[in-house]
This record gives sequence, structure tokens and C-alpha cells, in this order.
Amino acid sequence: MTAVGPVTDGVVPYPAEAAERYRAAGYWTGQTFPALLDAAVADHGGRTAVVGTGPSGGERWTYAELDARARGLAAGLAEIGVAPGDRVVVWLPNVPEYLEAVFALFRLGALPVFALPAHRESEIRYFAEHAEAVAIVTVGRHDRFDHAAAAHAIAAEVPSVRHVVVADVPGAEPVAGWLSLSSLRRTPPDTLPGDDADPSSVAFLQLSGGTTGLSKLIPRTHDDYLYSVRASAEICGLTAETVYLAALPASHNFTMSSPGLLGVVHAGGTAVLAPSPDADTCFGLVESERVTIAAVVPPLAAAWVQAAGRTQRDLSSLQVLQVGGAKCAPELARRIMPALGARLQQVFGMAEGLVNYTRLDDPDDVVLNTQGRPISPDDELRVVDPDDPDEPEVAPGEVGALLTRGPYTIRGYYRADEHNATAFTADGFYRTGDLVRLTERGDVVVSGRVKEQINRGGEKIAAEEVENHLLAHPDVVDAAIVGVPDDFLGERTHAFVVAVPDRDPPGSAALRRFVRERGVAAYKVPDVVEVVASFPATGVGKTSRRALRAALAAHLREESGEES
Ligand code: OOB
Repeated sequence: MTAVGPVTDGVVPYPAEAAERYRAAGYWTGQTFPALLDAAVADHGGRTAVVGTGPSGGERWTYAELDARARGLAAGLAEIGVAPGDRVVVWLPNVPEYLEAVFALFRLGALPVFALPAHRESEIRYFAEHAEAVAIVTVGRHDRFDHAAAAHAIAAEVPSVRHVVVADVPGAEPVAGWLSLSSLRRTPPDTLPGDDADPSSVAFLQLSGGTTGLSKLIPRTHDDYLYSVRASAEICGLTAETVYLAALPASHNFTMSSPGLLGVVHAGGTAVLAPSPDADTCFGLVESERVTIAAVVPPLAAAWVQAAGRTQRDLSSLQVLQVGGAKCAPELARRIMPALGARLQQVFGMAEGLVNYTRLDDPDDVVLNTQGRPISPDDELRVVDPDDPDEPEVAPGEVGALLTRGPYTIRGYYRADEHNATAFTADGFYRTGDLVRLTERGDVVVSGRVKEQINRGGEKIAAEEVENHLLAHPDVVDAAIVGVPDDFLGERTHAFVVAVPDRDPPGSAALRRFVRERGVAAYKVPDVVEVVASFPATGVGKTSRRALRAALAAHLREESGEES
């Protein structure tokens, strides 16, 4: 049994002195997620909150309707035993039911755990186990994958998971234990337990990209997160007239809060949920819904720029295209404004907290060549020498590792004491793992990273997690994953594998299939698997995986250099 009430176990709180300062400065206002929706209903109840092609067809809900659905679903969830403080994995694609479910959980005081639609059994099982989730909210068949069946299999294995709630799919065959989301909708009650949530308590668990093993869970409070949402909405100029297109997954931090879906709710605007990020789908929605702002990762920006040249769609409503999640090359940045007729905004953020934006009125030079500056005057950024254990700050303008602390950056991952000891400094700075330099104006330029993570077009891959999957193969004795530069994705993955001697080594296709069949997100399956006799000697040998990965990456670059 888990305790009913605010989640505090495994959470590193903000020090009292910092919390007081953030309140005094007006960042933490005591607003909660239910109060955010209350305000939108009071001020904009009749306006369209969300437009989407939900599992049950085309949908268009006003704020009042969204709220009534969320309250009704909260009551139904309470009836099946979901209680304040319970964790619930939200594993939904971009459908309006996503917002209904998330606000229902907030109304209940239960904590969403935000999974991506691309995640598969391996990841979902881990989130459910680690958070001791009581339920999984998902869809039936989506993207050629039966989410409901997978969720039921996980529920059978993870003792805490008592329910799988499935957003309805017309014509889908219910399976045993199928609990449809619509069957849980009740008459909306006037009050619900989350309505008087403590604003300093944890509201949900967000996912990290992961550096060691599986993704860490990120506990975010009402106070800290909603500060970042309100401030982001202001920086990005959101109003009740805003029409925001969610092209990336709704549960990613960028789409959720930078300023994202929650920024839209704060402003009373309209969120359009794209069922797919491709240019055809999204340009159609831009035209039909008169979209004013959209958020994409660099490879998608590149695809949209290309498609804009031949589209018949009217994109004239689009004022801002936000690009983030991975480095937007200046060459791509230059092409965006002329091709799409929209202002570019670069966004360098992280689910752990810190988000930087180029401002809409920044000079072109800043917008094209930097990743912007932080949201808050109280975001503290330190750029330090990553090779010196004392972490002294580098000279102004020099490249170093970015450490940050501030009013919406966590002080620790959820239930991760050991990892927290290295991911944070003793005085509470988060080690982002990014290599950056600061310009004279204070804008951040991202130039690389020190963390063991591959950024495949904005999708983050922990090398170690994929290596562990390869190592599970009976014919594999060692594995190392490296990122290889790629024109389109920024990086793709190359796995080196040492096979068991004196046996036919498994082929690349077989190993890729093996990883996929272990139930991991498709973006984590190595793009190339190369079987080698042994790993190159690195001087430090295999004791340092970092040195090994660096040596292998250098070896690959040399090879491609020789070829070209
Ligand atoms: C966003 O969040 P995450 O948690 O998926 O990934 C964070 C990491 C950063 O530490 C950095 O390594 C990379 O993604 N990153 C960028 C970047 N934006 C993120 N690297 C270079 N340039 C950029 N513009 O990715 C995220 C969260 C909120 C808003 C936007 C992105």
C-alpha cells in the first residue's frame, strides 16, 4: 500500500531558504494545476481549449467541456480506488483525452508519470515499477502497436498496477479487464481532493532522457512548474488568440510547458493536437485551424522547410516556429524564417528544469546563432571546467560544462539517492552534462556534451541502457554505443559488439531485431550494429566506458573521413 497524500518519500525538497526567496520574488505564487484550469474556465470557459483527432474521432472541446470531462473522469478514477498521492502512468499519443486524463489526475491529487507514445514494454514496466504506479492510462492500437495489450501484460507483472484505462477506439475489440476511459466518466462533482493540493508538493513525475541505465523520474512541484509555464507563456507572447500546434508528443517537456499545452491553458488559447508530426498533416492543421505557433525538433524543422517549398497550404497564420530539443544548426536556422514566413525561436531546455529561449524581439544574429537565455533572473548558470574535479568556472566566453540551479530546476531525481550524488553538486546545482559557452549578452550557445547520452534528433538515448539490451544476447560478450554525426538527425547510433569467440557471430539485422523485441522504443534500436573482434585498446582499457566510446567514435570519424 502506498501512503495517501502528498508524495515526499524519495523527493529532494528545495531548501527552505531558497523556497522563501522564490516566493518573495513572486515566482512561486501558490497556484496549483487544478487552479490553473479553474482560472481558464472562469476567464475563457466558452473558448475552444483543445482540437484533436481523438481515438473517438474529431474533437473540439471548450475549457468548460474539458473541465467537466476531467472532473467526471476524476470521480470515476476515485471510484476504482485511485487516491491522492497515487502514481498513474500516462501513456497516450496526441489525443484530447490526454488533457482530460492529466487534469483528471491533477483534480484527484494523483501524480501522472509521463511516458512517451514511442516507449514500449521495457520502459513502461520500469516506470510503473519504479513509481509503484496503481494504473496505466493508454490507448488501444496506435502506430501499429497494441498499447492496451502491452499495458495489460505489464499490469499482470507489476503488483502495484491494479488498472489499465483505455481511451476508446471505435471498433476495437475489448480484451479481458479492459476498462474504457469513457465508461469512467461520471457526473462532474463540485469538489475533488486535488482542489486543495499543497502548491509546494510534487504534482507529477516527468522523464529524463537518461544517461546511466533507464530514464530517471523527475519530481516537479505545482509551484516550480507553473512558474516556468506562466513565464514561458509571457516570453512567447501567448494570448487567448494563440493557436498552438502540438506536433511533438504531448507529454514531452517542450510540448507540455515551453510554453506548450499548459502555457496555452494559462493564456486561454487553443491547443491543436497533431496525430502525426509530418508536414502534410501539420500544414493541413495550420491552414484549417489558423495555427499561430508550433514547436518542433531540428530534423522536423528541416522536413517542414523542404515541404514548405511545394505545399499548397496557406501557412500565413504561423507567426512563431520554436525549435529545440537538439542543436539547431545555423544553416537550418537561416532557412526557417524565409521558408515558413514565421519567426524562429530557439529553445534549449531540459525536463529537469532550466529552459532558455531566444526572445521574439532579439536581433536575427542572436536568434540564428544562439540557444537563447534563461527564463528567470534567478536561474543561476555556472560554466565550469569539466576535467577539473574542483569545477572552477572557465574564463568568460570559453566552453565548459553547464551547471544550473534556480526556481524551477529540481534538486534531485525521484528515488535516486546514489545517482543524485553525482548528478547534483553539494550546493544543489544540476549537472546538465551539456557543453556550452555564454556570449557577452548572456545568451547560451550549446557546443556539445559530456554526458553519456546520444541526442538522435531530439530523442535522448542513454548509451548504457542500449548496451545492456545488447549484452542480454547470448552471443554477445561486450557492447558499446556511440553517436555518429548525421546531417538529418544531428546524430545517429552505431553499436559496436564483441561476439562470443568460435561461434558464428550474430548479424547486424538479427541484433537490431533482438533489441527491438526486448520491447524498447524504436528510436533506441541502434541504427547500425557492427560486430568487431575486439575493442581498440584505449590506454585505460575497458575500465572507462567513456574512454572506450570516445575511442570508437574517433575511429568511426576517421573511417568516414577516409571514405569521403
Ligand atoms: C528537452 O528536454 P529533454 O529533457 O528531453 O533533454 C534535455 C537535453 C539538454 O540537456 C540538451 O542536451 C538537449 O536536450 N537539448 C539541446 C537543445 N534543447 C535540448 N541541445 C542543443 N540545443 C537545444 N536547443 O529537450 C527540452 C525541454 C524543454 C524545452 C525544450 C527542450
